[in-house]
Formats: sequence, C-alpha cells, structure tokens
Amino acid sequence: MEQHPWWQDAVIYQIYPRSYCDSNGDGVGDLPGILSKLDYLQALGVDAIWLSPVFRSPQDDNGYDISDYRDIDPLFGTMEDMDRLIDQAGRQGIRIIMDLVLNHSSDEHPWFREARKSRESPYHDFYIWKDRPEPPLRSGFGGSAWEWVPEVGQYYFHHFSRKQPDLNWDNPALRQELYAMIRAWADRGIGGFRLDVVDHLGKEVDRGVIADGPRLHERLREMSREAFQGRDLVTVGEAWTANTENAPLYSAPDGSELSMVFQFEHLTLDFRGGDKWDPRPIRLPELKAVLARWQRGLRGRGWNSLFWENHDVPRIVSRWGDDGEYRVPCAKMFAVLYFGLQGTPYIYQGQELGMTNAAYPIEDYRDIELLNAYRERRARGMGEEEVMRAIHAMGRDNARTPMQWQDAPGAGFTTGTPWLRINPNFHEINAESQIGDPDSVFACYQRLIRLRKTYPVFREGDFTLLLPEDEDIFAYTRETERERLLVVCNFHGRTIPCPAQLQRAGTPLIQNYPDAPAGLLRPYEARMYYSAAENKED
Ligand code: TEU
Repeated sequence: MEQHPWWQDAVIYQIYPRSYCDSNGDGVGDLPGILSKLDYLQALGVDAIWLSPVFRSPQDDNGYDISDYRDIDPLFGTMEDMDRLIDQAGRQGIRIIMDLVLNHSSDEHPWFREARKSRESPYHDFYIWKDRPEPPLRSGFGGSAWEWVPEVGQYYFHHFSRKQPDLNWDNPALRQELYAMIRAWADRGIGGFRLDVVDHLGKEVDRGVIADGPRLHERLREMSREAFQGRDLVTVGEAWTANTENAPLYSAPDGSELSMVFQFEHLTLDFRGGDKWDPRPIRLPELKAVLARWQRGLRGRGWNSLFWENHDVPRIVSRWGDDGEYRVPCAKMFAVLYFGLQGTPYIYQGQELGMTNAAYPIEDYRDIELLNAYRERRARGMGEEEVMRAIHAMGRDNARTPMQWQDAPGAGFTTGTPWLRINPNFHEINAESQIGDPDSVFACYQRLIRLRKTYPVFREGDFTLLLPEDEDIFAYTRETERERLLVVCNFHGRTIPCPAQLQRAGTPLIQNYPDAPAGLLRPYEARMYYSAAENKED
C-alpha cells in the first residue's frame, strides 16, 4: 500500500480552552483542566487536539489577539503546564495542534507598542500604516478598519477589532520572526498548527484585496519551507475563501504549502446574500452539490478537512437539524454523514455529546463580534426581536458555552462562576450520562472513529453521490477495488420511503435506530454499510 501521512487516518478534536474544563475555580477553562480530560479523549479515540489559542493575550477576542507568541496566558496556566500537556498527551497517543494567529497580533504585543511610538522604529513596518484611512475598508467586526495613532500621525489597518492590528507580511523581517517562533514550538513537541485566516496573508490593502491576495501562495510556500517541512506536522489553514480551484494549491500532496484547509462553502450556504446575520433555510441538494464537488475536486490533488462545527459557527443540530425531539438521532446522522467522506474529520468539543446552541438574552453574551453586531443593528434601527433572532441563530457564543461534563452545579466544568453562562440543558445533555451508554451520541462517535481506523476505504475510497436531486436523502458510496461503503441518511425529520437501490448492501457498520426495516427511513435515520471483495455476498 502507498505511504500516506498520519493525519490522513486521524480524527482531530477541537478544544476551545476557556470552555473546556476549569481546574482552579476561576470560571475559565485551563490547561490543567484539559490534562484531566485526556482519558476521556483517549476513550473517544481522537489522534490530536487542536487547541484554540492559549498564548499570552489581553483576550479581546478570546485569545485570537496574541501579545506574546512564545508564552502561555496565565489565564490558562504556565509553560510548564503546556509542556506537561504535550508530554502526557503524547504518551496517550494524542498530538497537540496549536492555533497560530499570524494575520494580526494584539495591540499590546511589544512589536505594536514599539510600532506606534515612532515611524523610525524598526517595528513600525511590522504593521500596515497609511496617512489617510484609504481605501475605506470595513472591519469584519464592524466599524472602520482604520485606527488613528496621533504619535505617528497615521492610521493602522485592522481587519478584526482595533485591538488586532494586521501584521505586514510584506516585511521579510516580520516573516522570519514568525517562522522562528513556529520552529520553537515545533521543537517543543507540537504536532501541528491550525493557521487562523490563512487566506489573508497575501493581502494588498492598497487595492482593497484582503483575502486570497496575489502573493498568498508564494507566502505559504515560504512558510512551509522555513517552518513546516521535514517535521512531520499537520497544518490546517482556515480559509473562508477557499474554493475547489485553489484548494489543490493549499493542500498540494507534495507538502509545499499546508496539509489541508478548512473551507466554508457548505457552512455559508445559509448566508442570505453573503450575510451571516440573515440566515435562510438551505435545500439539501445544494449542500450535496457543494460537498460532492469538494470530494471530487480534491481527489488525488489535495486533502479535505471535514467539519460541521467550530467555535465560530452554530451547533449543527440547532442549525440544520433538530435539537429537540430528534436531537439524538439527528446528532448521529450528522456524525455518520461526514465521517464517511474522504478527508480528516474534526470534532468540536461537545459535538460528540450532541450539544446544542444556547439562546440567551443579550446581557449573557460575551463575544466581541456578537456584541458589535447587536449594537450596530440596533443603532441602525432594527427591532430588538429581529436582532435577537439573528443573534440566536448565528452568534458565536451559542456554541462556545462551557462543556457539559455532568449533571451537577457548574456542569462539572467549574466550581466557580463560569465566564459564559452554561446551557441550561446540561442536566440532560452531559458526558457522564453518555459514557458507557452504547446508544449515546458519544458511543456513535467512538465507533465511527474506530471504523475509520479499521477500513482503508475511508481514506482511499472514490466518492460517488447518489440521488443528487433528492430533497431528503443524502446518500453516497465510497469505493476501492476491494471495498465498498454505502452511506444513507435521511436529512429531515419525517419518515420517508427508502429507494430500493439504497437498501441493505453489505454488513451494517452503524445505524442510529435499533432496527433497519427495508423500505423506510425514519426521522434523521442514518445507515452505513460495508462490503469487501471476500464477502460481497454478505
Ligand atoms: O475567524 C476568521 C473569521 O473570518 C471570523 O471573523 C469569521 O468570519 C466569523 O467568526 C464568522 O462569523 C478566525 C477565528 O476563528 C475567530 O475566532 C477570530 O475571531 C478571527 O479569526 C480573528 O482572529
């Protein structure tokens, strides 16, 4: 069999550290908390943990504003905790992936503190300055993307909050500083990196081009040469603008750029006119078309990241499924659906329990993007109810609520006051009640992870979409010369007929109802069948 990198068989678990497990009662999750959950993660079966940023930070955007790339924020622990985590996780077969925010730093980073003092400072050119606020760009978090600094008589550019000044990637000295920092982490035993807004690194502000700029791929190849190659790392770039044309560059099999990218074509389908705050219902054929295009487009030419959730998007059962009556079968259906695809699956903390979106009054939210969106819309005269509907559908904090470990005060997350309100459904939805229960969402993920490690067809099989126009059924096959996988999912909450071609074809590997009557698919029913050359008749 051909050699393939470890991350093609891997399942990666995302931890949002402030919401995972709080060991010291300050209401914020921390590294010792994560250490205490390694047995849980090992039992789940994941190969790596992607940690959202734990670097030193004023936490304006929950750590996506870094003031020291070479230190751990005291909120999360110490460098010794980090070393212990890398070491202990390694012993349990789990690699640690760190989240590199290289597009911008915090305005409290020493580079920026120097940069804003004088135009003569060698650090001034580490950032992007203009004498006038032009072109008139808008920040992704609302307001102008330009901020005036009287000391230098210039504006600096910030695509995100004003506490997140963009780094000037045209400056070779800056790039070398970043590469040296990455190498230092790799030397500490880090297993890989997630790169925040990686598609912004080739920006040309003068022309108003932020994402997917002309020098992007040249930059990524340089970074790969200088910091990644020869080190057995997994690297995954976050790229909202990735498409099936440029993804083979990002994830070229020769390793010249990154291992893979997070693409968002499927997760932006419901943005009406591109506006995430104005979501619309999706039609299943649209979703199938997008995912099928990615499966075909990257076959042999790149590698897919597979995911429904992360810390920026809603919980999938609440977004496109059912977080009420059919929550459990629905959570399993989404699990089966994406675990059968080609690529590396990511699980966002709590997804393995079928956690749902929170919906709070505005006072209970903390996220800068969410709060800015609320204020902006209210100021524009939009009604309270309409604004809150959008916030409840798309606000980032809805999926950032603390991990639900047990039905106990603080949900087993904290003994103190949680930084963000715990979803009140923790009495019903929590890890303790699911571990050991063969019918739980947790057990479904556990099994899917094991299956991916058992059958090469998950890594290699050729994808074929079945019934592309069907409004309810998402079905596909994955095939090699020796093996065949058939995945059949009812994407909606009503019972429908099951076409003959989708009826039992091989050994059932997994299903989310106790039986599987021919001819019918019940609400959110999911089935996965397997056959191999030897037992084709099975
Ligand atoms: O997100 C990139 C990004 O573009 C987000 O603004 C995203 O569009 C938004 O959350 C969706 O509504 C990354 C991080 O994942 C996010 O948490 C950070 O806030 C952002 O970069 C800035 O670092």
